[in-house]
Amino acid sequence: MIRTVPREFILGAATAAYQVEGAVREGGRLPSVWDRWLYRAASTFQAERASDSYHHFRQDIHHCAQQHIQALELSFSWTRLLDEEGNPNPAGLLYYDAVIDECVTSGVEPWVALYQFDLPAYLAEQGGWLQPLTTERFLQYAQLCFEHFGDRVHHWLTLKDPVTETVNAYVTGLFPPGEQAGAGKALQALTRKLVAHAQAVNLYRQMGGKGEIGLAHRAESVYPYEDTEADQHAAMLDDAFTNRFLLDLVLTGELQQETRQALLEILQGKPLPCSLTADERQALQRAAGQLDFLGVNYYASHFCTAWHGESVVHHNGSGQRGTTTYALRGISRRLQKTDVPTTDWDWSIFPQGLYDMLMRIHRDYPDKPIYITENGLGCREALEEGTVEDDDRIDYIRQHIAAVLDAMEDGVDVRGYFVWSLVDCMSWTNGYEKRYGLFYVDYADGHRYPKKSVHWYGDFARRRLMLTVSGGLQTSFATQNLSHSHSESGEV
Ligand code: BGP
Repeated sequence: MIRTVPREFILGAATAAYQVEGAVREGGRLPSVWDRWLYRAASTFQAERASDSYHHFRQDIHHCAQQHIQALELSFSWTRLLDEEGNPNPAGLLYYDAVIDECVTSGVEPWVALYQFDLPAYLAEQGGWLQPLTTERFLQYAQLCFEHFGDRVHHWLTLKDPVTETVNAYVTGLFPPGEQAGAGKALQALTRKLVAHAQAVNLYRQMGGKGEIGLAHRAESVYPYEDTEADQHAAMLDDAFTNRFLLDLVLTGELQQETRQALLEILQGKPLPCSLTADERQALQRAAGQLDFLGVNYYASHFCTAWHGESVVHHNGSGQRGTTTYALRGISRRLQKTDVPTTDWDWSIFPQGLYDMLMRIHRDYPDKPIYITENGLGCREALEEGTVEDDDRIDYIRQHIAAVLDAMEDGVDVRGYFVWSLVDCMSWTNGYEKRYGLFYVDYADGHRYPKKSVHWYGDFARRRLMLTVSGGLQTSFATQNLSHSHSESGEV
């Protein structure tokens, strides 16, 4: 079946500062919490060079323009732009001026996220997002960015993936500060981040910002593993913790009663650690009204069963299939479904979950335009004769875009899609073996090689049509195992 996307639907690609830039000591950049974290003994990789985009950005932007990729979603590195006292760093401003100007002159729309996990180390040392100082500094930083780049940047994301960041920081311990303190501390930190988000949205409006501003949430569907009451309840708890808490606050400005109940159950009767002042409550509500769009990052969905034992998290960071354990006491245990394909990193490949998530946001929340701000497939890959035949990635992208088009036909206002990622880059907990790029990066010299997927995606962006394996999402999913399949359809 041939599917078409409207002309005005944006087709872009995404990156994030710390994952691609490298040059961590250049241009007056101060360390972020991730520099400290990756330099501890246990870490097997660093971001010293990463994809070396700091020196290759012109080429990357030129590649976007060449391949009809209309928009580049990137994040700014906070510690390149402001010093510890809150003074702007001229070298950092010059660097991002060059990046943004290159986008503008190449006809590639820059989408800028203010924050994607790289908290300044000096703020992390003072308690990070749990302390009001971080919010104060974040607003100062947001103001600088809106003032300085606002004439050329018309799409802003305040935060990307705050739930992923917070749960990994305080529940699984996989992100700095590496704590396994539990849901309470995570909710506390997440509340502070969402207040900072809301204040930044309101600030942008107050400053007369004429562009669009939103937040990107990694919105992954959560299903009962089996159709039992216990599994349904576990999925409901998991969903309240990983989706509804954020969606309620960002899209309505307050927690719904059902969400509150579920969180109280997770906290086993302890009060919700999310106290807000009257001003903060008002800021959240005002921001919900003023938000221009919701960004949805989607990779995988989860199948849950009840779990009352101790929390056990075994992270598969090496691509050894089947080695993941993810069980959080009083919330859920996530299990693999044997009929759902997975990547080597145990991430389910389930485009239906994206469709379901989009429909659910549409059904449960006030309508806002949605952009798919990240979606992509992480694989081990080798360069052969100057390219990578990444048919699995093409299938993955194709099936997920088909899911988006299905949701649009069913009434959801989706306005764009960004592939994660433009170039291979550092993966926060997996290092460099897990590659996502449309371009292969040789990490030894920073050289970029176009993969087959970038030609496919570029052609799709130009012609605005693609062939899907079948018309219906469910059928196409059920009839093939994506992680082993190859595209037979020819390249449309
Ligand atoms: C998202 C992050 C991205 C990216 C992606 C893939 O949540 O926003 O920064 O890393 O996940 O995840 P990973 O690198 O863990 O495979």
